Amino acid sequence: MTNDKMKLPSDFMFGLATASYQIEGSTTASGRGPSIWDTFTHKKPFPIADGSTGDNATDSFRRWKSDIALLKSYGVNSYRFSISWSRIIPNGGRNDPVNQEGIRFYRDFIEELVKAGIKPCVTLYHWDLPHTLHDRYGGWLNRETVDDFVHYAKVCFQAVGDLVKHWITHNEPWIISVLGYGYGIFAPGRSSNRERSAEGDSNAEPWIVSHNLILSHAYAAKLYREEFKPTQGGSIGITLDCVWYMPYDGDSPECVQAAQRALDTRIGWFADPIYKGHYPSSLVSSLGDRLPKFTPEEIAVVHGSSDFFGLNTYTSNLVRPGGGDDFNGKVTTGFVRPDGTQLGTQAHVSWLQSYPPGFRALLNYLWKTYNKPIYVTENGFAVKDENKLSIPEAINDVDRVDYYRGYTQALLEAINVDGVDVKSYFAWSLLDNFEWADGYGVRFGVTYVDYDTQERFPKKSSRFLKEWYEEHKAS
Ligand code: GBH
Repeated sequence: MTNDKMKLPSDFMFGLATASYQIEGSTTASGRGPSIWDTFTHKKPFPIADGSTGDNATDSFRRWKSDIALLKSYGVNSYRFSISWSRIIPNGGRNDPVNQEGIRFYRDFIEELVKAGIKPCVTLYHWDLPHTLHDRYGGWLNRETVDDFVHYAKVCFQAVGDLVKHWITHNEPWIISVLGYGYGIFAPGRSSNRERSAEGDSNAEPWIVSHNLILSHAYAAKLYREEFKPTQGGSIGITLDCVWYMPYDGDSPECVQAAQRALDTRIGWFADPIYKGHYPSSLVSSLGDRLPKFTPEEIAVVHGSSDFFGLNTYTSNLVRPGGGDDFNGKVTTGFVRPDGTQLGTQAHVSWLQSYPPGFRALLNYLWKTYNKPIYVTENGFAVKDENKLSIPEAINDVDRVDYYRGYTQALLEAINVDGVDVKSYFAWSLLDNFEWADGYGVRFGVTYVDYDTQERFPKKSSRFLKEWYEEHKAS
C-alpha cells in the first residue's frame, strides 16, 4: 500500500504527552503537598545526575495558558498529561482534606483545553505519590494505599469527569516498582531489596508494590464503571511500558524463549492479570512465594479491568538467555546484532536506539496477545548531545525527525496493512522537561526549553508531526 493511501481512523487521537512532576514546578503553590519526588530529589548526595529537582521544571503550573496555545499551534486534537495527587489531596489519604485550589487549577486547565478543541487524556498517577503516604505506611508497599488511590481517583472523576473521556490509572508500573523499589534510582529510592531478593525473600518489595498497583488500578476502574461511566461515558485503562524483545540470533530456541521470558516479565507481569486473569506462568514458577497471590474476589476485579491497552514504547532489544535479574526474566539485552551492526540510531540515553520495525512488531504482538484496542500514550527520542548545542542548532533536530518518520510510518502500516486496532498516538514530549534521574540534560521535547528564561522554541520535529497528522488524518 502506498504511503498516501494510508489513513488514520476517524476517531484517532493524535497529540503530545507530559507528566505533572516533569513540567509543573510551583511545588509549594496553592496548597500542594510534597510528593516522593520532591523529597527524593532534595536528598543529599543528590540522586539526580545534574543535582536538579522539579522545583521549577518548565514552570507549566504558571505558564499553562501559553502551553495550551503551543499545543494548538501544533495542530493536535488531544493532549495527555497527569494530575498531581499532592495538589488534589496534599496528604494523600482517603480521610485527608481535599484541596479546592488544586481542583480549580486542573478544572480551569481542562476547560481551556476543551475550548481549544483538544481532548484531554488524563493520567492519575505518573509516579508522584504524596509523601505523607510513604511516611504513614510505606506508600505502595501497603495495601492501605490502594484505598487511598481509589478515593483520589473518585475525587478526580467527580471534579473533571464531565470533560475527561479518557482516563489512565497508572503510568508504567514496572518502572515504579523496579526503579523505585528494586534499584532505587527513582523515588522513593529503595534498593535494599535488591540484595535480599536474590534468594527467595518473600518480602521482596517490587513484587508487592506491583501487586498493589494492579489492585489500585482495578478498584479505581471498577468504581469508575459503576459510579461514573453510566453518566460520563468515558473509558479507563492502564499504561504499560514495553520494549520489543527479539531473539538475538533470530531463531534459536534458547533466544526465542529468553525473548518471551523478557516480554512476560516486562509486560505480562501486569498485562496477564489484567487482560487474562492470572500472572504469567514463567513468573509464577521463577518467583514462587515472592509473587503475591490475588484472592478470588480480587482477581475477578482485576481481570478485564482495562478498557484498552495503554502503550508507552521507545525502543527494541536483542535478547540472549543468562545474566540480568528477576526483573527482566534473567536475560541479557542489547542493540548489537551477531554481525556487529547496531539496530538503529543511538539516542542521548544509553537505553534507546531507533528501530521502527520493532514498533510495528510490538503493536502486532500486543493486539494478538491481549486483543484490546491500543492507545499509544508515549513514543519519542532524545537527540544525542542536544543539551550541548546552541538553540538554533538544537531546534534542527534531524535525528528526532527521522525517528518520528520511521515510527509514524510503522504505526500506519500496523493499522492499515496489519489491521491492528490503534486508537491514539501521543509523542513524548510537548516540552523538554525534568527527565527524572537524568535531570535536565536529557531532552525529549519537540519544543526546546531555555531553562534560563523558560522560553519555548519549536523544534523541526514539531513541524514534522503536525504535517504528518495533517496528511494522514481521516478526511
Ligand atoms: C517514559 O518512561 C516516562 O513515562 C516518561 O516520564 C519519561 O520522561 C520518558 O519515558 C522518557 O524516558 O537506564 O536504568 O536508567 C519510559 C521508560 C524509564 C525507560 C526510565 C528508561 C531508565 C532506565 N523509561 N528508564 S536506566
